[in-house]
Formats: sequence, C-alpha cells, structure tokens
Amino acid sequence: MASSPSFPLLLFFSPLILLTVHPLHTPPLSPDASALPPPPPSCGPGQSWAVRLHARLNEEGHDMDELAHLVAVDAGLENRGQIGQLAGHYLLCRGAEEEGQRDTRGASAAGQALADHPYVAWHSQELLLSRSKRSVAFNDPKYPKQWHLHNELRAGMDINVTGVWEHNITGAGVTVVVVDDGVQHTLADIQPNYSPEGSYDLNSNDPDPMPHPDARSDNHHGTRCAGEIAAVSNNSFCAVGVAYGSRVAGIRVLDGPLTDSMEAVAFNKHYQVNDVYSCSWGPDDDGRTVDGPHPLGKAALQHGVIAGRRGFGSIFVVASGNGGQYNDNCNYDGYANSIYTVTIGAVDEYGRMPFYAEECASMLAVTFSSGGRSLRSIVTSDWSMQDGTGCTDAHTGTSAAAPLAAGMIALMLQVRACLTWRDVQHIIAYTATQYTDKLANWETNGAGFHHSHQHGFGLLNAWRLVNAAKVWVSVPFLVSYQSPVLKEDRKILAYPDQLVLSWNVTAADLKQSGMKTLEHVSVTVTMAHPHRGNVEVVLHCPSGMSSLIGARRALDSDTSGYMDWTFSTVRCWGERAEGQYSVLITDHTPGEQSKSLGTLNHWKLTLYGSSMSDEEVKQRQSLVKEAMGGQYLNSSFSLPCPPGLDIAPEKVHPLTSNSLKSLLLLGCFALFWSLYYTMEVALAHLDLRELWRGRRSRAPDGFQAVRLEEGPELELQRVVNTDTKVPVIAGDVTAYSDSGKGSPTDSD
Ligand SMILES: *[C@@H]1O[C@H](CO)[C@@H](O)[C@H](O)[C@H]1NC(C)=O
Ligand SMILES: *[C@@H]1O[C@H](CO)[C@@H](O)[C@H](O)[C@H]1NC(C)=O
Ligand SMILES: *[C@@H]1O[C@H](CO)[C@@H](O)[C@H](O)[C@H]1NC(C)=O
Ligand SMILES: *[C@@H]1O[C@H](CO)[C@@H](O)[C@H](O)[C@H]1NC(C)=O
Ligand SMILES: *[C@@H]1O[C@H](CO)[C@@H](O)[C@H](O)[C@H]1NC(C)=O
Ligand SMILES: [Ca+2]
Ligand SMILES: [Ca+2]
Ligand SMILES: [Ca+2]
Ligand SMILES: [Ca+2]
Repeated sequence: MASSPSFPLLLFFSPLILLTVHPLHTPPLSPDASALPPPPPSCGPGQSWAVRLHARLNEEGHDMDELAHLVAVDAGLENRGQIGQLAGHYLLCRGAEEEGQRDTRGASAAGQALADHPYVAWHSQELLLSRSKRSVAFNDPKYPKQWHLHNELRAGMDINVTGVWEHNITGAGVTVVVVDDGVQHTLADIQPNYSPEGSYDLNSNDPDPMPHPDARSDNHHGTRCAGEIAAVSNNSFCAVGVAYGSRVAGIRVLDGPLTDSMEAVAFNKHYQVNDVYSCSWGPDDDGRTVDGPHPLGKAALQHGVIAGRRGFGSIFVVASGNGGQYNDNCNYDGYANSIYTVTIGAVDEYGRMPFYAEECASMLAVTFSSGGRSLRSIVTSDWSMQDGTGCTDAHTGTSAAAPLAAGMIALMLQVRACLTWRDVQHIIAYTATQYTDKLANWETNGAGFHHSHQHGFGLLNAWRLVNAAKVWVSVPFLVSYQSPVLKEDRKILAYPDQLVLSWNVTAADLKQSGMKTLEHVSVTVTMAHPHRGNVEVVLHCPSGMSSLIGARRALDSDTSGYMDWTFSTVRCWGERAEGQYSVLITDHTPGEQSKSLGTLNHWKLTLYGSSMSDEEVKQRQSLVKEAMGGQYLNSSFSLPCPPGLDIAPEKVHPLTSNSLKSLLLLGCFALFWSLYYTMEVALAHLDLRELWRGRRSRAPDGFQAVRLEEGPELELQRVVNTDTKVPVIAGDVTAYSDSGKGSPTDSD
C-alpha cells in the first residue's frame, strides 16, 4: 500500500526537479516571503518529501491544506502546497534556514515522523531522477554544422528529422542508390553502409562504381550525394546522413558519354535491391534546352515503377535543375515532368528560392541547399581523392536537395515498406508544409492542397512524412484518361489576346476507368513558332486552378517550336477529374502585337488519377493530420503490408545490340507485370481496406472498397491502352542514342 503510487508520482515529479535544481545555488529566501514569488515546487534532492494524506480525512470534512500544514510542523518541515492537480498530495521541504546545516540525521528524523504520522497514508523522499534529454548527440565533428538537419539559427528551416531518429527510424532495411559520377565507398562515412549488391559502373562496365580522379573533372559529386543520404553517424568522422541506418549504393554513369540505353540500364539497375534512385542531374540548364528521357529511358522509368521494389515501384527522385539564372524552368525538363519521378527543388537556409533554382508546375516539393555566397551550404561527405578530404561544407545546388529527399523517403520506407511509388508522391503532397516566402506564390487548389510553382507543395518535413507513411493505406491503382489528339491548326494570338483550347471530360469518359480524382495532368503539344521562348502556355483544370506549364524563357530562341512536348502539372492533385480543361496560349514576342507568328498544330490532354473520391481525399487529409502527434510511431502499431511479388533481378548485359534486345524484352515483361501488378494491387488493396476498416472504427464510412463491377478486367485494358504505349518500338535505336554528358545539378 505504502509504495504503490510511487511510480506515477515520480514520473510526475521528474520535470519539476529538473527545472528546479539551480535554485539551490541562489541566495536563501528572505524572511519577507509575501513579497516573493511562490516558493519553487521542489526543494532539491533529498530535501523534500511527497506525502499523501488519508482520503478519509477529506471525507470527514477536514481542510486538507490545514492538515498538511500540521503534518509539516510535526515533521519539522515546511508545507510547499499541493502537488499539481493531485488532491491530497503535498510537497514538504526542509526549511531554508537549515540550508547550511543539512545532514542525513535530520532527514531521516523527518522521514520517521512522516512514517509514524496518523494523517499520512504514504510518503516518499524525493530523489533526483536521472532523465536524459532524448536528443541525439553525435560525435561526428561536422554534425553541429549540418544546419539542414537541425537549424538552431532559424527555427523551422530544417528537415525536422531528429525526432524521427529518436524513434529509432533511420532508414534501416532500405537501400538508396546514387546514380551519378561514382561513389567512393571506401570512406569511413560510407563504407559501413555501402551496398555493393546495388552498385554498378556503367562507364567502365564493372561492378565497382569507384569514382575516377581525372585531371579535368571533379568526380566528387556522387560521393557527396551519398553522404547526405547515409553518412555513418557517431563514428567521430565528418557528418551524419539523413537516413544513416540505410544502405547506399552507387551507379557510375555520368563520367563519360551518356546514351539513352545507358540511362535505361541505370534506371533499372538492381531494382530489387535498390529502393530509391537519387538522380541529381538532368538536361542542360541553359534556359533554351527542351529535353528529357529518350524512348529507352522513358521505358525504363515506367518499367521501374511497375516491376521495381517487388512491384511496389522504384522511387525515382530527380532534382528540378539549376538554370534559375538563365530563366530555365523544369517544365522543359522531361525528367521533372515525368509522372514517375519525385521532382525536388531547392531552398536556402532561410527557405527562400535561391538564384539558381528553377520553378515549374510539376515540382512536388522543396528541401534545403545552398543559397547566395554568404549563406551556408550543405555539409556532407566528400571524396578523398585529388584535393578532397573526405568531408566538405560546400555541397550546393538542387543536386544537394534531391539526395535529402531520397534520404527522407528511405525513412518512410522503413516504417512502411509497401508504399507504392504513387503513395510516396501522395504523402509528399499531403505533408509538405507551406510557409511565407516573398517569392512563393501559393495557391490552394480545389482539394485543399497548397502549391506554388517555386516551392511545389512546400517544404519536405521528415517528421510529417514518416508519421503519415505509418498510417497510410495504399491508394487505389493508377488509372488514366487520354483525350484524342485534337487537331487545331490555329494561330497563336499575340498578347494580350490568347488562343484558348478546351476539352470537356465527361462522367461517361471516366466511367470506364473509374477515375474520380486527379494526380498528374499533362498536356502534349505540337506547335510551330519562330522563337518559342516567347510563347506562354497555361492550363486551367475544371476547378479553375491554373498552372503555368509553359513559362517564357528569354534565352530560348529556338525556331522549331515543340514537337509533341509533354508538359505536366501536379497542381490539380486530389481535385475532381470531371469537367472542362482549357489551355491558354499567348505569344509575348515584343513589337508583334498585331501579327500571329506561330501555329498550334495539335494537342492532347492526359489525366492520371484514381478511383478515390473527393470525400476520401478529405478523409485522408484528416487522417494524416491526426497522425502528426507521433502516437503511431511506436513499433506496436502497424498496418498490414502485402509482401510484394517475386520478380527476377534484371540480367546484367554488356552494352551491345543484345542489351537493346533485352530491353525490348524488359518492355514485354513490363507489359506482363503491369497486368499482374494491377490485379495484385487491386486484390491487396481490398484486403487492406477490410483490415483498415476493422481497425479504425472511428471512420465508419471511411475508405470504401473498390467497386468490383468495374473491377480488374476493365482496368487491365486501360493499362494496356495508355501506360504501355511508350515502350520500345525503337525502330531505329541508334537515332535516339544521345551523346554528351548529363550535367550534374550543382549550382556552380
Ligand atoms: C555516440 O557515441 C558516444 C560514445 O562515443 C555515446 O556516448 C553516445 O551515446 C552515442 N550517441 C548516440 C546518439 O548513439
Ligand atoms: C517536428 O518534429 C517534432 C517531433 O520531433 C514535432 O513535435 C513537431 O511538430 C515537428 N514540427 C513540424 C513543423 O512539423
Ligand atoms: C533500432 O532498430 C534496429 C533496426 O531496426 C534494431 O536492430 C534495434 O534493436 C533497434 N533499437 C532499439 C533501441 O529499438
Ligand atoms: C464544355 O462544357 C461547358 C460547360 O461546362 C460548355 O459551355 C462548353 O460548350 C463545353 N464544350 C464542349 C467543347 O463541349
Ligand atoms: C503505440 O501506439 C498505439 C496506437 O496509438 C497505442 O495504442 C499504444 O498504446 C502505443 N504503445 C506504446 C507503448 O506507446
Ligand atoms: Ca569501376
Ligand atoms: Ca560520420
Ligand atoms: Ca532545367
Ligand atoms: Ca515528376
């Protein structure tokens, strides 16, 4: 009886004690106590007792405060009042005048007096509890300088990851591969986390992606990116990675001429080992290039999301590009536009858009990197070849942002391994945070998501991502709708006039696929114009949400217009798919107001989405919001995860015409797996929903099961019709062989 309440009481005391250890060292209280603030709630280790008075005294109508005073006097102590909100519990201290002559004899006498006292039901002498703050303290010498992990100067301007680590979530079991110019895996910060199984060298055709030091180029880029993701923590060396418990692999492909087929091989390399592909490179950021993955690269991206990660889909993270100072825009970058990629932009340590950053309508989110010269850059591993030291504080550009996102995704995949490639994009849209920045032009769409062309859905926040991942049930399978190719051959009108194209998507159009809400929306245009950088293209979704999908670019004086260029936007995410879509095209060529210089030949609209209704989107939004307290992060909570498919690892072929044949075969596999996958995911999804509904009785009309009457058969057809049209008809493969090295997305 006497000791039973001590556990809750001690828990209750602990913060009080920690707060009041220092008053011991302040001068003793003056006798004029009334002029002073109330005495501290605790009086130091060993000098105070918590007592509980008998409850019957209260029932008998005694004034408990008065009784507590009597008990205190009898024991030679001072009553410091009721303990918090605990009725009948009082804190008694030894008097201040005894400060100088504290001795254990007096203390034990007081304890004895309390033990014998008829009013006292229970008492306990307070001891100093040992409570360490749950913050991670690492001995890595550069960790204090890694502001992107913990920004002490500017609150909120970091990825908010330390609380995730405290829950022992560090990316364990997840592999991230850096597709770049090599990874120096022998470094102390990389070696323990290095995955040789996920690595390859496509430049030299061997399994070892060790960077080559050469006189002309600094091949330190991939190593720096790898360190941001998975640098070993607490090894007294350099820095700490976002997902320091994950494994990191390297694919060396940027150190030499890059072809379409090499890119294709890279995107699917070891795709049952590698979960996340971090790609900090892209087409030239010169403000006039319009380029993206070529047919094989496209096919490989698509194949990766279908068959990679046991069918849950490889996660491709791409940097939005560093052409900001040339007015470049990532809607002219096919990797950023692709629905298969997580497109990540950069902000500086203030959360501002740096000079080099590009904006676009397909930007999913931003995270940190360097800014102007006076601002801090990213501290990470570095190669130790040439003049490298194994550690740098000068990693810059959107190159530095994409790996941070890849690391955060690794944290998400640790808590929920069966997230699909689309789940990851959804969770980013649902959790990225909006904030004030004078360059960011935020708009809220019809589904309540905020987006800016500069910052995507906002700042990636590891804590929010991981909490949402933990409670996330996979979204229904992907469906798409494609308008016919709309032949127009209409003149592009000069500003302030505009050519308006529109297309109505009716309920009947969507019935076959079952699409209700949107994810990506894309518009493919063919137009002729003598100076295409002057043309501006804006898309309006049925809600009225507008996306600047084709921004003006001063340096783009190309005379050939666009040939089937696909612009895409994420700004209509979660909105209802049905309704009227319009494309507004304006020619801003100065001094040509009266003439029409260009012609829009034809265009088509493609919608991607799912059978999720707009109410379900709302429910997920509130579910995610509700999960932000971290209450689901403990290991005893977990949703069921289907195991995934057994998909054979891809075969390693040298790059010959045979490897192209094998890619054609991969394309066929893609088709096969897409059928299998669609069905499997649909079934797994039904299972999950059943379980989910059982578990969360608070959402009785929560996620509704997929309607079976529109079930898999129809869906399979959609997949065949739309999504597999890309692969590899490659009549003349060499025609696509692209030369020239991809440019790493450093800012310098
Ligand atoms: C880091 O290592 C030190 C010993 O060098 C250890 O005391 C400390 O607890 C470790 N920190 C973490 C977060 O593991
Ligand atoms: C950051 O993470 C902590 C948990 O470590 C959480 O309490 C806090 O709300 C998070 N902040 C934001 C802005 O999400
Ligand atoms: C942390 O996670 C790792 C890997 O999941 C596990 O081996 C380890 O036991 C965990 N540690 C704690 C303290 O939970
Ligand atoms: C599309 O729908 C709108 C009303 O929502 C209507 O005014 C317009 O004429 C329709 N356009 C076409 C091409 O059917
Ligand atoms: C873990 O989380 C679940 C769900 O919130 C909760 O019911 C359970 O009490 C938690 N367990 C621990 C040990 O915190
Ligand atoms: Ca090699
Ligand atoms: Ca380290
Ligand atoms: Ca670019
Ligand atoms: Ca994308």
